[in-house]
Parts: sequence; structure tokens; C-alpha cells
Amino acid sequence: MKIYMNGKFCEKEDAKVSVFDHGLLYGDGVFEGIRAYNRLVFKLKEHIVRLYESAHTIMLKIPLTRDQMCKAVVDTLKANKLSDAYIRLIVTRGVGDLGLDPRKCYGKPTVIIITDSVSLYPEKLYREGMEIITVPTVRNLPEAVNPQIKSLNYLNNIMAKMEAVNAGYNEAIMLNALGYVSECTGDNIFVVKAGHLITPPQCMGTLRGITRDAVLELAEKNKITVHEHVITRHEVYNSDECFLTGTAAEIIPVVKVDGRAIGTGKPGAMTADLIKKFKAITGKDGVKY
Ligand code: PXG
Repeated sequence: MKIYMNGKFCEKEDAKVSVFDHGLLYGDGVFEGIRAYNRLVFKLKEHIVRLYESAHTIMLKIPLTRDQMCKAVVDTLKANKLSDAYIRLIVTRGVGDLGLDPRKCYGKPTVIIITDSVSLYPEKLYREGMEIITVPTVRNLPEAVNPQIKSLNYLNNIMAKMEAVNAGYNEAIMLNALGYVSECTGDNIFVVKAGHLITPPQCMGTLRGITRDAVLELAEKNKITVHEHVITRHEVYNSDECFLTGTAAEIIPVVKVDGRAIGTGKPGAMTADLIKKFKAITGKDGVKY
């Protein structure tokens, strides 16, 4: 396996960062998770835009232009001869000293690109739907660490993930500090009610997921009415269908939330249709390599 590290390729065993890297010391950095299907990188430009926007907010100057970064992603896929892959793009503040001060990193961020196989939820969950719960850990306040920043500091989500796993579930709903549904630990959430598609807006502390955007685009093309508005657990429990979206998970049906069956308790028709339509675009849209 060839890993891209600061402009060079190295073997997995040699792909190491310094113990003084502020990505390790403080989670000071940003990342993206991207997919390639059949030699097409899905929504590459959108992921690169989100990466650079996250970096801009934390005042991290990435030492490559956006075009150079796209090329580095493609070069890494080619070097690994992968036609289908999960791509992890990481940019840290770089090597500094033991203080917080990012100026000590001397403007030399660490850029890493890892390409690997994707780890999906078990196939059975896509067929039968998954059961999720709401967990106590709430989403970060936008005025503290804004959830739009895809930063290397994922403790908020990891705490929520642990609560889900400890209770025997794969994924969990995180509420925001006001108690409204925000998203899941690594996926966005949608519900279907009376033929309309509903998902929480970004102001709920919801990451603007690339898969979420792709589903909204698909809905628009297929004349499905979409509402981005506040939802409570009550709306989720009483929805006709529910599903999650994410780069790794794609679209996965949810059939039970906090012990309440959603709709018929089976994956819904609109969810199945969107899964089909989503699969069709991943096989044909994207940056070719
Ligand atoms: N919300 C959060 C908090 C995420 O981290 C998504 C939604 C989905 O966004 P995209 O753009 O992928 O449609 C994410 C991204 C994991 C894992 O191991 C998940 C993500 C990132 C890194 C790891 O579950 N999800």
C-alpha cells in the first residue's frame, strides 16, 4: 500500500508522523472521507471545497492548490491501482512544540492521503434496515467547535458512537444542545412523511454531508418535495420512512429508533428508490482516472 505523505509516496510501514505533530497533540487539522467507484472519484470537487473551507476557518493554509490536491488524490489511487476505494485526506497543522500556539508549526502542514477498501455496514442492514438510538452526548455548539468544520477533533462523535456501541447499536442520533435532531455520529439523517423528504438544516449543528447534498439533488430531479427544517424525535418516531446518508454508508434504511418502529417497520419505498438512483450516479458521475 502506497501512502501519500507531503508530496511523496511511501509504504504503509513508513507512513509515520512526528509525536510533535499538532494533528496528534491537539486534533489540530482537517480531513475528508471520499469514495471512488469504478475509476471515478465521486464528488471530488465538493469534498475538496469542504476541506479547504474547513481549513480556512481554522486558519490552516494548505500548501497545495485545490487542483494540485485533486491531482494528488488521483495519483494516489493510480499508485495503488485501485478502481474502487475509500480515500482519507488529512491535513494537520504540522510539527510544532508542546504548546498550543499554531505559529510554532512554522506554516508546514502535514498532508496525508490514504486509499483503502471501504468498510460498509453489514449487507443485511441494507436489506432489512438498521435500528438506532438517541444518545446522551449532544452535538458540539456551532459557536464552540462548528460541526461544519471537518476537523481531526472528533471526540464529540466518538463519545456518541461509544454510547451507541455500548448499548448494542451501530449508529446513533445526536441531538443539538436545544434537543432537536441534528445528525448521527458519522451520517446525516432523513425522514419521509406523506411523500415529502425532510432533513435537519445546517443550523441544527448538522454537517453539510456530500451524500446528503447528492440525495437532495436526486430528490429535486425526481420532483420529490424536500424540506430542510427542524425535527424532533417525535417527528422521527412518527415518520413513514427514515434513512441515513454518508460517504462510506451511502444510503442505509432505518427501521427502528429508540424502540419505536418507523412506518411499517421495514425499509420504505422512497428509500429503496433513492438507493437505486444513488447507485446509478456513483457508477457514472465523477472525476475519471
Ligand atoms: N455527519 C458527520 C458528523 C460525518 O462525520 C457525515 C455526516 C456524512 O457526510 P458525507 O459528506 O460523507 O456524506 C459525516 C462523514 C466513520 C466516519 O468512521 C464517518 C465520517 C467521516 C469519517 C469517519 O463512521 N462521516
